[in-house]
Amino acid sequence: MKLPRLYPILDTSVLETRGFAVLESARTLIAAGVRILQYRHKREFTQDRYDEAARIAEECLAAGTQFVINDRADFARLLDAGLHIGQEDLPPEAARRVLGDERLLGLSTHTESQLRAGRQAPVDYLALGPMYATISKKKPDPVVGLAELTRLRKLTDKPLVAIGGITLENAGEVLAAGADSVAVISGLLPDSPDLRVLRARIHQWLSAT
Ligand code: 3NM
Repeated sequence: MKLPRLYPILDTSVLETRGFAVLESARTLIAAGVRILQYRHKREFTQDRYDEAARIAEECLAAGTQFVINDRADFARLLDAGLHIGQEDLPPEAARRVLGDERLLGLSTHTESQLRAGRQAPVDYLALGPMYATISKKKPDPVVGLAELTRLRKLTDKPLVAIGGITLENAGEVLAAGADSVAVISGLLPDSPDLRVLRARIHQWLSAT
């Protein structure tokens, strides 16, 4: 699969803190035309959260949008979704065994050595970040920055997703620096929790990327 240039992430905490309902936001993004959508839930994965993810998975399937679950290989497999793992989740080989060969698997990296190791991993894409300072991650790694992105980009043929502090204003320079795709959490959201404004903003994102 060729990665879409915009890779939106629905982070349940960020959405809810900013007054957005998760399922409605997912529907808005899917209807606006995003081609990939990640569900990121860092707290306890309750039955309600599983049901919520399952609803979003169904809507993604109907729209032809690639659905991705963060961290949890078991839920990704159950929902027939892709999976995104970090450095502290299951090792990529184990995640691949749970997921099977056909499903999309991505791995977060934050340093040159992690990116180098990721080249050999059985993953479909590598993420690199944070590009800029971010408030959406609890303990972010040091900022990587654009110059490093351009340098590290040359180390791998795998698609590279840039993440961390990406906004409508800086997304263009991140793509120009060599990212295949930009992953975004807070930059997707307008200041007021209004789904119509969110939809308009996603259209802006799609045309900016
Ligand atoms: N991973 P925002 S930065 C989930 O560096 C995540 O790998 C990062 O959120 C990494 O778009 C990050 O709001 C947070 O900055 C991205």
